[in-house]
Amino acid sequence: MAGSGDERGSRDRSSLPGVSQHGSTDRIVLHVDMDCFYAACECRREPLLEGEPVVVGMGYEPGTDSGAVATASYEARAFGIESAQAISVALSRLPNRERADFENGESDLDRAETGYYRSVDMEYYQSVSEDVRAILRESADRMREVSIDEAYLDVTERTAWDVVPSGDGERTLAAGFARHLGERIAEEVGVTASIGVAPNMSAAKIASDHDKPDGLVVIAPGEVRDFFEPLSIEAVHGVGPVRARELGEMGIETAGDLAGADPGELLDRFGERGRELYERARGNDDRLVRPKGDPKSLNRESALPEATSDPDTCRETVRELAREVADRAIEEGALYRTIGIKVVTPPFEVNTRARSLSGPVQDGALIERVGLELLEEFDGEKVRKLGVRVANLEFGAAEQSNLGNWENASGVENSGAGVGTDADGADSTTEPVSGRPSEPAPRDGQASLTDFDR
Ligand code: TTP
Ligand code: MG
Repeated sequence: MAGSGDERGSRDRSSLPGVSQHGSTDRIVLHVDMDCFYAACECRREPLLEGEPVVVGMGYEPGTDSGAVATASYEARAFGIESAQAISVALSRLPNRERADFENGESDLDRAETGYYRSVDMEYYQSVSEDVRAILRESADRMREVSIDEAYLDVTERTAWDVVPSGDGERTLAAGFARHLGERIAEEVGVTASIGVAPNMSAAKIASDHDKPDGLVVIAPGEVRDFFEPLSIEAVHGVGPVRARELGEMGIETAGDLAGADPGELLDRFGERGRELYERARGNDDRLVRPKGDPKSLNRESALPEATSDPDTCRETVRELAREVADRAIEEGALYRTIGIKVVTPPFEVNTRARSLSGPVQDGALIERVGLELLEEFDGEKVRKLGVRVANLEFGAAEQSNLGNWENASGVENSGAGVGTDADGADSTTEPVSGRPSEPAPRDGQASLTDFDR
């Protein structure tokens, strides 16, 4: 969606669907956490367990009292069963229904106060998790999988913070989107999730924890701090029991206390982490939702409606893809040292060409120019698919990218010159950008990209 339409449109977010009628450009982040996940998987496999107290034990042998509780259904939690508890303790609170002989009336236990015990079956839980992830992947532009039952989704481009009437009241479009996602998971996979919706990751995490199980909690932009205010300090993402105690000693009991604390004091006591927690409690968290580990490259591809050798179509496609890749790099805070293209010619021959820069840059005009130059080699050839890619990425140094105004550069003069001015460690083995549109890159002279997605 981004990058389509007019030249400057891709950064003009007011025309995108992620923008509310109030002009909010806040991101929309979902945190999805499955409810009592292992126990829910057991219920899915054995519908007889649905609605019953179910305990899943790690290192548990059926019929014994060995092992520890991995998780328990909410019905079992009502008996005081919790994760990491010894199975022997769990059994004393909730006897094993399958060990008591209710059929022959020989048990003096109350059947309603007994439960089912199962051992961990990771392979099965992984397969259920994979079914859930497939739905999540379809529903988000970007996703970070945190654990077998937990993920963050960036859905800014899929929905909006707009408020719409709903029943007697009103809700945001984002809330409807999240509700639909939860329903899909329940219907298609047969397990339930709690979903938090917020303008950033840590707020979304707090929201999903807030109303478990089968919860949907929305914290709209501008409401984050009020929502946090009364919450216990441990609700703040990143505060565990130890830090909660230390903060308690400083008189900080709630997230509101933390938000109102002296940041200097937090910095002195806990270092950078202290400042980070302070910012989170204030609702500030600009971490992007991205897959674990930094991406190795960023690319965009587009299949042409039909194979063509028309140079205008190919060049326009490369320009558009270059703009999309450039925007993505800005979003990710990524600098790049390599710019490449992929050209698929019929029937399915995949050609990749790339050029190395003398230093890391963040420069959309340069992506476009290099992309078009690399494309020249394929003049006259039929093309069915095109891709543009940047690689050799560096993160967290976007401020270094201010290497002159390439948008206004007139070809040769700026090519290579200035690139890498601030870049320490610029790789001397890489070639400078030629920047000469009239001089196509030799077919065998460039690094071939092997990790372009097909
Ligand atoms: P959680 O999401 O922490 O717990 P949960 O999904 O069982 O329950 P909730 O509804 O509160 O989200 O962990 C996911 C799974 O990880 C859980 O089903 C079992 C496993 N797990 C352990 O094996 N040991 C543990 O101590 C915890 C906390 C979880
Ligand atoms: Mg869970």
